[in-house]
Amino acid sequence: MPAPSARTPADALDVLIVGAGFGGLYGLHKLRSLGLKVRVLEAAPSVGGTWYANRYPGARVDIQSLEYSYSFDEALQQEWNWSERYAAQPELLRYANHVADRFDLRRDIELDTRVEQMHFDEGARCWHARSADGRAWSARFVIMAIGPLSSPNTPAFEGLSSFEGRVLHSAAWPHEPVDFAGRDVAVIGTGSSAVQMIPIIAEQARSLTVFQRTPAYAVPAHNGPTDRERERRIKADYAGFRARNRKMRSGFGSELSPHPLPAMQVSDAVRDAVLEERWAIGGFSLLGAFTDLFTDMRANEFACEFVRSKIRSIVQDTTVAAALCPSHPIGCKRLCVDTGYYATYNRANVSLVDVNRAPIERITPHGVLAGGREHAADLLVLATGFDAFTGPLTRIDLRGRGGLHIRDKWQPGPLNYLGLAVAGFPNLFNLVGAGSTSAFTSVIVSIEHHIDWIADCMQWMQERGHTTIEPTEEAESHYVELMHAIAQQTIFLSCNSWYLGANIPGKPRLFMPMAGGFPMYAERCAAVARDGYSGFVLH
Ligand code: NA7
Repeated sequence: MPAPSARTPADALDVLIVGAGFGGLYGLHKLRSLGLKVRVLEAAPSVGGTWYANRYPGARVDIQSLEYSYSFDEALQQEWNWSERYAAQPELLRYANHVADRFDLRRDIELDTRVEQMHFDEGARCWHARSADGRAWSARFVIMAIGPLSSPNTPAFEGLSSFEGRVLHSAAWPHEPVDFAGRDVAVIGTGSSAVQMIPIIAEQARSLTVFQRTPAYAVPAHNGPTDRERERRIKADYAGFRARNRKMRSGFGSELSPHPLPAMQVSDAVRDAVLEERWAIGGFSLLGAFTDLFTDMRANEFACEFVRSKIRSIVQDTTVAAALCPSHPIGCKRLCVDTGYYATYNRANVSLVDVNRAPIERITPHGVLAGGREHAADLLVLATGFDAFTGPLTRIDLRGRGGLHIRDKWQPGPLNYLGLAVAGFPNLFNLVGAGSTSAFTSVIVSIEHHIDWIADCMQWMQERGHTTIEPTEEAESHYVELMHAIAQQTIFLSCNSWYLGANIPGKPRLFMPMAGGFPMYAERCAAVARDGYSGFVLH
């Protein structure tokens, strides 16, 4: 462990981790196993992070569970048996709890502890944290493991407080079951959360009105019980399977290779056959069908039109089908993985309001007024997403050297180096945030990568007697330029997405994740470490 400065408080922790989701849990396990004094602070009353907060009906992971799971412990990955191809939220939460128990993590986790303040003390070269209830901690290193999608976005709809029914947000769902029977439900939003909940709510509610700003591309999950033969095959060489996945741009999906030729170089018949095959497999496999879908708009348009034709074949009312057909490039916003989403619009109790044609004017006591018409509702669901990447950090009073607030530092956009560190914020690491490739990977692959990299860095510092590490502003701006240059070669800048902050009014429109693919990103991080942490200043 790096040497403490003479003025570091004697009771300071080695590492303070904020968040007990999958990132915080693995971080605690890994760093504690190196002999470090680690403490995790978690705002919720439970471990599990995203899978504790997002418990709306139908909430489930959109990457197959055999690939959306920890790889760090062979016994864990052998003994845990997922019940479904795509685990639902309760099972994911059980898994997080199992990991916390199995590795005896709870004794170093403080639940119900929301960190409100985190200040760097330049004299003592350590961080001081304070919780909402006034408790305090000091630590030489901080890992922010609070997730890129943990700050819910509640748009400022006029009249929202006048609504006499119940208002729910997908990311802050109540713990007791919500009874939709006999209710008139309005759902605002058609992202992944809405796409998962809409078919289930529609089956129970008297009426369901969906307010859509941007239509979603949704590909069937074909969810079902775990294929035990596939599970046996994977578990026979789980380490090899994980290693092959880490060679994929997305960190998962190695069982399927893209077609050997780009979409632009094959006949219409071949293209359709390949896309049809991927539709039958389901999920993100569609986006891996050809190598040029993310880089060539014409190739991408073939896949768009393929999904639009599916929408038109599923949805009986041609006007509704047309309204459900997206016009932006597929994959530019996160693809939704669904179960019966489009078919739900064939139900007599479901209606769709396109807010581009009929803008939401205000929420009334008894519904939603849009385009001059009041749509009755006694339950309003805001499936309106998150202030992604920056929101979770900027809502904390997080100050680095010279009292610099992260909000001010990031006013022009989330400057960072490797997605892991920020100039002016020594010894603070950020997990799966802006600059990381995590949003395009199975996030646990990114979490394990980041934590392993941070652990190696701390050991390296210890061996050389360093107390602080911090990127230079130059390294940071080169890295951000690289991120933008890579994004410019893709389709990602051609729509409004949370990757760009475009869902939050007033947020700078900047592409925040690293789109270069996991292998390229991991190699870059490894090269920085091999070069003695080039781009960082060490003291
Ligand atoms: P998303 O994907 O950000 O979806 C939020 C939805 O809410 C999306 O359709 C938005 O439309 C819509 N929205 C947001 N603000 C408004 C306003 N003011 N008026 C109307 N509609 C609005 O969040 P999710 O929770 O569904 O999914 C987040 C991630 O979780 C997902 O990508 C997976 O990784 C898991 P927009 O598209 O911005 O026009």
